Amino acid sequence: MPKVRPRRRPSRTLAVVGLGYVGLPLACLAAEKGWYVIGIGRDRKKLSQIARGISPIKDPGLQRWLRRVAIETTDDLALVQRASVIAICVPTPVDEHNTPDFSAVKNAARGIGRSLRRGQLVIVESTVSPGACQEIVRPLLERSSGLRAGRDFSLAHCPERIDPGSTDWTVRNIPRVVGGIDPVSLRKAMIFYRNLIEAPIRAMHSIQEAEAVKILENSFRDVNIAFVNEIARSFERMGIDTVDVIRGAATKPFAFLPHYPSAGVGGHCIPVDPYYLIERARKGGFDHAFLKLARRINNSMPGHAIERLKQALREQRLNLRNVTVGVLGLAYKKNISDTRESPTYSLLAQLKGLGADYEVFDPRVRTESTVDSLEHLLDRSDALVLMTDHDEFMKITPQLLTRHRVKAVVDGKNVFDKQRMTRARIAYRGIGR
Ligand code: SAJ
Repeated sequence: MPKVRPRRRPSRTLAVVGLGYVGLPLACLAAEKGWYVIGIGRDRKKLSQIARGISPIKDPGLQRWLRRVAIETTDDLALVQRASVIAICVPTPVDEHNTPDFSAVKNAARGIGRSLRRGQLVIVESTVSPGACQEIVRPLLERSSGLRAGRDFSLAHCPERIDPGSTDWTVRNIPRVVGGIDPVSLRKAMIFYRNLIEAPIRAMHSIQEAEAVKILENSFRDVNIAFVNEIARSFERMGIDTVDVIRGAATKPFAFLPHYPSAGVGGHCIPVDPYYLIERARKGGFDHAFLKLARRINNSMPGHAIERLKQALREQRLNLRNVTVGVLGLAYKKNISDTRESPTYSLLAQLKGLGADYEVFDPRVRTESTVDSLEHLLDRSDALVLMTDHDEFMKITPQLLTRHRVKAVVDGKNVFDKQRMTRARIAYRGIGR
């Protein structure tokens, strides 16, 4: 199929700053819809791959898309001057103290400002705390351009909602919300997204509200996961299967949304976004005790998985100092290769601190695996901790484990058959069951 090569027309030129999980899908969709797209990034190797139609992100959908559309790539932020719309899609992580790190957004805003022209629309897609566009991005754009937001250029926020690995929900069909610093910015951004996205676009009353939507929806998910993780630790002591109970509760057709306990919460969104709200609210004198408690609970789950491992080993008259632990999965969720904020890192650090020998294998993250196959990991392991429920691991059966003399299993995603494991005399512990 011939590549879609839109003609370069300033009125339909989009500059995407940041070509990762958020920026690259947006760039592809815009190119498909006839925009001339300038993709701006820092990693020249990745820029060259994209220019050649190769996706640096292991995502089959993205790879197919890039074969069909043409995107001009560059590491020169000055090229934003050619665009009518500029989308900031850079990472907004937290540092080792869980403090929001705006450095990528600040650098992008300064760099864009130096080449900003009158009449352009700047859209922030990166997840930021309520107030950040007005308090951080706008001043940097104005200072480095000498222009005034609202009068000379427009500024809006449309928080990204990418669900990595999902083929059902993509940048094309996920509904979005948009906020602007003024009615003109809002209107221009609404027109832009209505031209791209095949789903409802909701206009928020302010840019702060648009920022708050994303933080709220992901904090909602984090506290709900923390809730079932606390329930799981309580029900373990009562011999109640938490997963069965949640499935029972989910038969209620209204007012219940199931979440499931696990050995940890990872990803670039859920374990990160609440800290953006916690920090911004703290500056305003408000303490998000509940959000902080939920973060503490979820961050404690890798350690809880180790407690479950110790219990399983004791059942086999073993202990952490005389076994090799096989850890399955480095990616933060199944069937993707993304390891950002993966709870496996915390588990491995704690195992190391306890003097335990371990091997780790993830078929999608081979560069960080210590063995080259599941077979090799099983050969070397006396006990297993499953951290990521990749499809590749679903072939693990009690018979396979017995063959490899694996005596204990911690099922960090509650995906194995507990009864079958127990019947095979394998010490089994789930999370909450
Ligand atoms: N997790 C649990 N229990 C659950 C659900 C998730 O322990 O019931 C864990 C996962 O194992 C993972 C982490 O939480 O380690 C995050 O899981 P996730 O399914 O939320 O995956 P993400 O981080 O890719 O979340 C994305 C988010 N999208 C954006 O922020 C734009 C999130 O808002 C979506 O709700 C989520 O996809 C989704 O629904 O799939």
